[in-house]
Amino acid sequence: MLCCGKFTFTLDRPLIMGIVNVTPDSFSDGGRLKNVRQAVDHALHLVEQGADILDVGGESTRPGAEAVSEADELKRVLPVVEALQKEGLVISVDTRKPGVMREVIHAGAAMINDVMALREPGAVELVADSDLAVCLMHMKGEPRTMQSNPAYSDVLSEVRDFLAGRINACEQAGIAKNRLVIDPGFGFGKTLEHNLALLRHLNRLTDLGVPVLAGMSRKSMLGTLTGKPVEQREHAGIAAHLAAVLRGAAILRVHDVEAMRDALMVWQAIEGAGTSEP
Ligand code: YH5
Repeated sequence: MLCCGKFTFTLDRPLIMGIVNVTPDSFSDGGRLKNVRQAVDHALHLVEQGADILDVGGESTRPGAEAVSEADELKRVLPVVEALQKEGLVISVDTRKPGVMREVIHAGAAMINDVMALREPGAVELVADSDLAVCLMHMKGEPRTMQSNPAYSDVLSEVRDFLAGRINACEQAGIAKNRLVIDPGFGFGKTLEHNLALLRHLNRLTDLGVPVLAGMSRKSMLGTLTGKPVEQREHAGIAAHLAAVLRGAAILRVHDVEAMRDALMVWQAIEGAGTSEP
């Protein structure tokens, strides 16, 4: 069971978290209002396609991306959260800034998705004082430099120990375990081999007793494996996320919601959840 504000999920089937980016469109900048409207329209489309949760993000954490000020991130994200919240949707906000967390908690978000796993000063306390869920992600280093030669002696143990420590810190601060989600952070300070080892052994994280989120959608590991550019990685992403489900993933963070939903329908029919053998 996962408690996210006024919502709860039983987790008897994998959930789809649809990615909603609110970043200025680099071609024709039609202004902030247009970016907000596009993001809301896109989010509503993802819900029609079967998204259970919408992950709204206003800062790019792609390797090498520019930093965004708190004020700019709020101007992008807050109006989108407010609009979607009015529709009764489950909103997650992808942010590492406590100042952004405070405002979106107030605006009706259901989950904080933090690539820093609440390590910024004040972040744990803010979430503890709310009833939101939080996704704790592993990242080695920081976004600007994390992909320059990441090294581990044992990537599985290091990621597992880090996440166990963050679960502990959250519980100590008063965040109940049924509000926590963990994530190995595919692509965040990891080589292809690290990513594959984490995916292959994802069930070593599920035994920490909190739902595991997997997010590989369009990432460069899929590009390396297929030789395809970012806009042609949909099929590869479905394969990777289905492999994660087979190893116990509870939530899938994806751009391509419709394709993921079809794959899960087929998988669930085979698995026969809730039915006895004929
Ligand atoms: C994640 O894994 N990722 S933002 C590079 C790409 C494509 C996509 C083209 N936020 C995660 O999606 N939150 C991001 O290459 C996340 N888990 C969680 N919990 C990066 C992203 C992306 C990066």
